[in-house]
Amino acid sequence: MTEKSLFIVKPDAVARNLVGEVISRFERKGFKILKLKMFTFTQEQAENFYGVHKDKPFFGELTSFITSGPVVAAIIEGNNAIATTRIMIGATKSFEAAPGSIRGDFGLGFSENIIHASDSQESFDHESRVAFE
Ligand code: FUP
Repeated sequence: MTEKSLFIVKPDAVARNLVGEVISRFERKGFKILKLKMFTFTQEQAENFYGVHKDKPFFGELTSFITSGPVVAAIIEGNNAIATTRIMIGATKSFEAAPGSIRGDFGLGFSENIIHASDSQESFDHESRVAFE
């Protein structure tokens, strides 16, 4: 089923010049890039984007990291986009993510974990509104 998803190349990956590598994986997989945007999250935007985590102990660390430098947001489209993108990015803890996944191939961090991707239709709707507002 054709659907849309959103991913964000996080500040650690932008700083390491991995933007092209990450986007290229989605293109090679067969997804169509519908929107691309480079920007730096404001504090308010970050708190809104990660609103589901606002009561978690790591919320401060999360928002300070995501606002620490430019990111690249993309909306992509293709078969089963939300679930397939989650498989492609790998486990949240990069140091445990399977080799072959984006986090598994490029990261060792936990909050610094290269990429964010929507995990449901609801999160896609919310996150794409915040990132492309
Ligand atoms: P994911 O959907 O894989 O990005 O993971 P989560 O939604 O569970 O977490 C959102 C972000 O918070 C992750 F990218 C990593 C970060 N995080 C921490 O820094 N510490 C934690 O204890 C849990 C998550």
